[in-house]
Amino acid sequence: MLRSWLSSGTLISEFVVIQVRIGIVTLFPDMFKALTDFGVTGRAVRKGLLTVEFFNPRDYATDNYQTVDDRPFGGGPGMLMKFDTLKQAITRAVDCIGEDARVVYMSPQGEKLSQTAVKKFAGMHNLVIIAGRYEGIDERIISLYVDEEWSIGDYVLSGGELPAMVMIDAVSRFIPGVLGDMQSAENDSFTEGILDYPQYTRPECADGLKVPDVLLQGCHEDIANWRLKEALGRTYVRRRDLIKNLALTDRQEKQLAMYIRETDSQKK
Ligand code: 58G
Repeated sequence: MLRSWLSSGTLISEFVVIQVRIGIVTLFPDMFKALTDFGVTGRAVRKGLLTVEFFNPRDYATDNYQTVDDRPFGGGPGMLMKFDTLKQAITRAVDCIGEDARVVYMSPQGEKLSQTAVKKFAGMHNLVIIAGRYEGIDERIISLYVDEEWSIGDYVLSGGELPAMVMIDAVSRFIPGVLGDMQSAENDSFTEGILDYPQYTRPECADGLKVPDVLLQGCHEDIANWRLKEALGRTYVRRRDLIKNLALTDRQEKQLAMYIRETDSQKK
């Protein structure tokens, strides 16, 4: 995003518009209204920054019953997505979204999604995401057509649609223009590898609990130090695994040490 001042003094913005195009292979495209019609992601779609196109295996069914499921070889309970209708939907999606599109399958067997991984996906401007149903998909679809298998966490859901929406929501926050000018996913504490600091809004006193004084006094340096101390402190208490993977700056070390000293003295 570039900005320049005209001699008249008018601030104009020359946006380098980045468009992210996502093809979604799903039996339930209407579920994605939750993503495309509401909030920050809805606005991104309306502004044309994010485009989502649907590819429904049902549209490639040829029999009278419009079959999109099939039985697993070897037996056992449950069904799999039917090979051919899924294959047709994926290949049509890649045709439309671009041959350079990364094809992603959401599954509990995938690599765990992280803010670092999300940021990498935001850098690829063409994605095809497969949202599976039933008990999953034929392994040969994965070896032949899928580039990456990703998971949103260690639990099983009845469909890949919610995981696909989670992925797209997280990715869209990194598209320039999706968040407000002052806001950005780059500024999110999680992008820096730590948890957020506590936040407060009106009233100053709610149910007998006061907003911390430092936030009311208006000294920006004190506020910044307090927020850093609280963010590092709760990361240390709740997610020591995150702290261990960070190289803390001198300022961060100092604020974390102060948090630990203060909480130790409160224990006494
Ligand atoms: C067992 C059952 C394995 C992603 C169903 C695979 C997708 C969780 C996640 C499936 C998902 C996740 C069919 C339904 C994948 C297929 C899909 N569940 N943790 N379920 O990201």
